[in-house]
Amino acid sequence: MRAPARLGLFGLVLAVVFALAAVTARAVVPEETARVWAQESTTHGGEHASPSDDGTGDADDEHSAHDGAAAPTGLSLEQDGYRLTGVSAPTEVDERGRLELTVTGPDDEPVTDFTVEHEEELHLIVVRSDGQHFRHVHPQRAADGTWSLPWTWEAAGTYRLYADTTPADADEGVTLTSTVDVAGDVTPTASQPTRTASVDGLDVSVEGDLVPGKESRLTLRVERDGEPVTTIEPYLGAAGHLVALREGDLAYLHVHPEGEAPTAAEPGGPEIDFLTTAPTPGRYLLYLDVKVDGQVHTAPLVVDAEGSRPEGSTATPSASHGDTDHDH
Ligand SMILES: [Cu+2]
Repeated sequence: MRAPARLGLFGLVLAVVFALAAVTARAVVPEETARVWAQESTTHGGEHASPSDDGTGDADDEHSAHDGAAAPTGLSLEQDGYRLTGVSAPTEVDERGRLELTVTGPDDEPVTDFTVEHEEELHLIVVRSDGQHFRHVHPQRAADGTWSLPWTWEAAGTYRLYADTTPADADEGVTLTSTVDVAGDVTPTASQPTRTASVDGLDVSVEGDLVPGKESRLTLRVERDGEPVTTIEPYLGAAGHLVALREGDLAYLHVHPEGEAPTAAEPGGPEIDFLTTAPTPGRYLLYLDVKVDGQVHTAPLVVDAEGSRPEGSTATPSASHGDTDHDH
């Protein structure tokens, strides 16, 4: 075949491929479905809607948003027009510095007015991408909207930051995320299902299952020396604070404490209930913050959502999945 003819044939083949692609795209994603998807992505609780819904299930979506079944967040540095900007931190292990960030609003100006949720304007979660080195801290906000706190990394790796906050003008809370790289050698740790964890002399266990797409209750139980701990103090306005991340993309789940918050006069324990929805089957990294004897302790646990776990392998205690830290 002479060159011009070959080129001509090549062009023809390309044209056919593009035409096929256009036809296929239309056939695979009917406009109606695309419209429903677009709507889902803008409504919380969208994971309950299916492409067969008519897309007008507003009442259902409203309900979902309130029963804790909201779609996972913490996957983007932007949500509802709010953005995480100006993230800076030390870049080396053991280097003393500050962790800084700013939340900017839809007008691109730093937000300086926030609603207090769980006793704080902004909850900052920092965790390495393998689920290790979890920290839950509360930075200080300067008048110009810059949040910061003293910071030192204990280990190298890529970290995810989550700013869980409610700008005063926002309809609801946002969870904005960013990555930060810390130079050095990394030895990642593979997670294992972990339903018990020992931290600072406390033994924490989790009962209950995560059910994909369905709200479920997790009961965390705190013991010490084989005795139930009944002196759990209020922390962030509740008996405990639970962070749940989906392994793989580290999506941030919304978790709601259930039941009365303890008071100084009436401490809680040994059990704390939480409601959450695992959006998909898979593995979830849980971190319970609980306050006992004036100290906040963090217990890391790992629970698989039904669908990825063989029967009978639920209670396999293993080494806890990592060092945790508390800078409260
Ligand atoms: Cu917090």
